[in-house]
Amino acid sequence: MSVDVVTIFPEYLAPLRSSLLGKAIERGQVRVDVHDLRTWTGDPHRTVDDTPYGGGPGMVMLPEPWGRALDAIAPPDGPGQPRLVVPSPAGRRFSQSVAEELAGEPWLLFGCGRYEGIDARVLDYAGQRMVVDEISLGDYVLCGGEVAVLAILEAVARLIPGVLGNALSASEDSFSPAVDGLLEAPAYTKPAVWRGLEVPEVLLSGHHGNIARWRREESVRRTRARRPDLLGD
Ligand code: JEK
Repeated sequence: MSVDVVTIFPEYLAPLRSSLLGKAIERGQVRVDVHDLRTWTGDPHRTVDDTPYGGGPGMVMLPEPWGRALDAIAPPDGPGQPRLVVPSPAGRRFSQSVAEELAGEPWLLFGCGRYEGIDARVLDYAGQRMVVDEISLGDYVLCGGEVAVLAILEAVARLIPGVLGNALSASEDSFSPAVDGLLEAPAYTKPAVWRGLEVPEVLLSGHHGNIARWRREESVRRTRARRPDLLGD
């Protein structure tokens, strides 16, 4: 998979090079290029924003630097086009199924907005030749798209075959709680007693039937307490 990210804060994307995705990059499974939007400004101040038409608070990102960035990274007459992913509080909600969709793409181009967002014509322009996907992480307001790109790419990277050490782990997600219906039961490891706190005895029993039943009950209990929406109540 190829990934390009356009941002005015390239250093913010440094974590992409560590951890899971970093190893995938080292192994050549993923290519990631982070581009500074200011590369494509045309004035000495390298301006990327201006006041909104129609009034209102804050600033809006100018279309011209974005147009030049898109044309440079994905030439209009190029052999293929990326899917353009633009984090936005007004996007469709990100989820595991969206991550699965994105993981199947050969080329993703992320556009990180700042201020109040990007001039809407940039997405119309891009939509003339690429699939454009406005995505929201959730119903809260971030200061820009960078954190969303980190979250989206981490969710996507672990779905790429060969990126996770254990090839089964990601596919097991679809049969597992938190993704498909219920929250997961709590997990424990050694020691069996830690600072006076005990691991639930059933987990030490070796009785797989009882363990499975206990985990299901804990899942339902947690889901009812924390995410009743998942139970449909
Ligand atoms: C991309 C700029 C900041 C701040 C105005 C007025 C109510 C806000 C944009 N889940 C997510 N939350 N926020 C983002 C996100 C935020 C961004 C950008 C993504 C680019 N900002 C900003 C205020 C406003 N709005 C009406 C909502 C707009 C995001 C994701 N993904």
